Amino acid sequence: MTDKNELAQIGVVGLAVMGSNLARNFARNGNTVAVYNRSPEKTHALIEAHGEEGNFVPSETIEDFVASLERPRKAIIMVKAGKATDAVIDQLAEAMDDGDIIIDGGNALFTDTIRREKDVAARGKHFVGAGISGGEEGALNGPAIMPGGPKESWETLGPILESIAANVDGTPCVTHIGADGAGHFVKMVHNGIEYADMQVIGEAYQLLRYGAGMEPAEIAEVFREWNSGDLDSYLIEITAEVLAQKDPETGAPLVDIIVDAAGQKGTGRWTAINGLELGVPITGIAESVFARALSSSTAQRSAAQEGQLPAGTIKALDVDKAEFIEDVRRALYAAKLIAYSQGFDEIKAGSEEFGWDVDPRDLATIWRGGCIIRAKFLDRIRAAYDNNADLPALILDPYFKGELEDLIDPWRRVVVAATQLGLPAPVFASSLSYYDSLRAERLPAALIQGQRDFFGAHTFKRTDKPGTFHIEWSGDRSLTQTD
Ligand code: NBP
Repeated sequence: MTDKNELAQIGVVGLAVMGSNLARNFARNGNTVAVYNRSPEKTHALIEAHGEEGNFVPSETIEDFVASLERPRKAIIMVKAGKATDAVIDQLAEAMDDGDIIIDGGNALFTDTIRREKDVAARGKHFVGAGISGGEEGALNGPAIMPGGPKESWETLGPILESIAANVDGTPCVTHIGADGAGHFVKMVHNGIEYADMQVIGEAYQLLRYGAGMEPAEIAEVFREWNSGDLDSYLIEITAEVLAQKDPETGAPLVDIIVDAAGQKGTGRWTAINGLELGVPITGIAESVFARALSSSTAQRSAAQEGQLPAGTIKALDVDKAEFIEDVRRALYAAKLIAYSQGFDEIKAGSEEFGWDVDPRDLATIWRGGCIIRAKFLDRIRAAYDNNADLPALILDPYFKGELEDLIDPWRRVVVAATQLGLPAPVFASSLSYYDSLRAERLPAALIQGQRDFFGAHTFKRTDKPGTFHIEWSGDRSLTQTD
C-alpha cells in the first residue's frame, strides 16, 4: 500500500538488495516507510513487487523524501560505501532540519564514521553509523544491528530498530554500542571474527578431506553432527549444506567445482590493520585474511604446485579415523575460541582508545541472532562477562579454561598431524602458538631486547630491579643505568 499523505516513521535511501530488503522489513513490522533511490526504477520495482507488504511512501527526489518523514526525521542510508555515502549524507543534511537523524547502515570504515559524525553534528543533525549484519536474508527477516552515534539518537531510534532486528529468547539483537564510530567498529571486528570462524571450518574440512581421505558428502554429515554440540552455529550449519551440494551441471561435489580462491570486500583486512595499529595480537583474524590472500595468489600457487617446492619425506602417523575426526572437532573449537577471545580483546582496546565504553556482554547478546557468526557459544561468552566484566581474556574465564583442558591435547595432535601430512592449517597452528605464548613463563622477547640494545642502544629493563639499562656493547661491556 502506498499513501503520499501519510508521514513515515523511517526512511530508506538506496534500494539495491540491502536497502529494499530493509525497507520491506520495516514495512512488514508495521512501520510506514519512506523510500528513495537515485534512479527511480528501483523505487518503482520495489513498490510494484512488494508494495502490498505494508505502508510505503515512495519519492523521486530527496526533498520529497525528506518531506515525507515525521519529525524528528530518521533516514537510513543503504548505498555503496565510500563516496556515494558521503554524497547522500550531504544531500540529506542539506534537506533536513536540526535534530533530525541520518543513519548510515552500510559497511563504513569506523574512522569515516567518526569524521562524518563530526561533520553532521556541526550541521545540527545527528549521525548514527550502524553496522548491520546478516546479509540480504538478515536485512529482510531480522538482522543484528550495531548502532553507534549519540545516545540520545538511540532513545528515538531504539524502538524502530528493535521492531526489525532478529530476536533471540525475547531479546532484540540490537542495542546502542557507543558514541560516533563504535557501531561500525564492532561490526568490523564481527566481520574479522567471521573470517576466522570460516577459516577454521575450512581447515577442519581440509584435514578431513585430504588427511582422513573423506568425501564431501561424508564430511557434510560430520558437520551436521557437530552442529548439535558445542559448535552449533549458522556457519557450521551452512557448511554442511555447501558440502552436501552437488554441481547441477556435472553432478560432482560442488566444492570440487568452485575455484579455490577466496574473495574479500575488506572488513577482515580493516580488522587486521586495526589490530596492528592498536597492538592487539589478533593472530587468528590476521591469518585468515592472509589465507584468503594466499588462496588468490594463483600464479605463485601454480608455480609451487609444479613440483618446485619439496614436500619433505616425513610420513604421516597412522591415525584412527573416528578419533581423528573428534580431534579435528576439538581443534576447531579451540581455534575458534582463540579467534573470539582475540576479537573481544580488539574491541576492548578500541573502546579504550576511542572512549566508547563498549560492553562486551551487549555484543555476546546481540550476535546470537541475525548475524553470520550467530552461535550457541555466544551464550557462554555472555555468561563469562556476566561473571567477570573485567576478564583479562575470554579464554581465562573458568568455563572456557575447563573446555581448554579437554581441547588442548587433541588440538596439539591435529597441528602435528597437519604438519606431518603437509596440509596447511594456518589458524589452527598460529592460534596454538598464541596460546602457548600466553602461557610461557619466559618469551624470547628478552633476547630481542638484548639484540635491540646491541645494535641500537634501545636499552632494556631488568628482572631483578627497577630502572632502564644499557650494555656498552662496543666498549668494555659494562652496564650503565640510563634512568
Ligand atoms: P550496493 O553497495 O551495490 O550499492 C547500490 C546502491 O547505491 C544503489 O541504490 C545505488 O543507486 C546507490 N548509489 C550509488 Br552506487 N552511488 C550513489 C550516489 N552517488 N548517490 C546515491 N545513491 C548511490 O548495494 P547493497 O549491496 O544493497 O549494499 C548497501 C550497503 O550495505 C553497502 O554499504 C554494503 O557494504 C552494505 N552491506 C551489504 C551487505 C550485503 O550482503 N550485500 C551486507 C551488509 C552490509 P542506483 O540504483 O541509482 O545506482
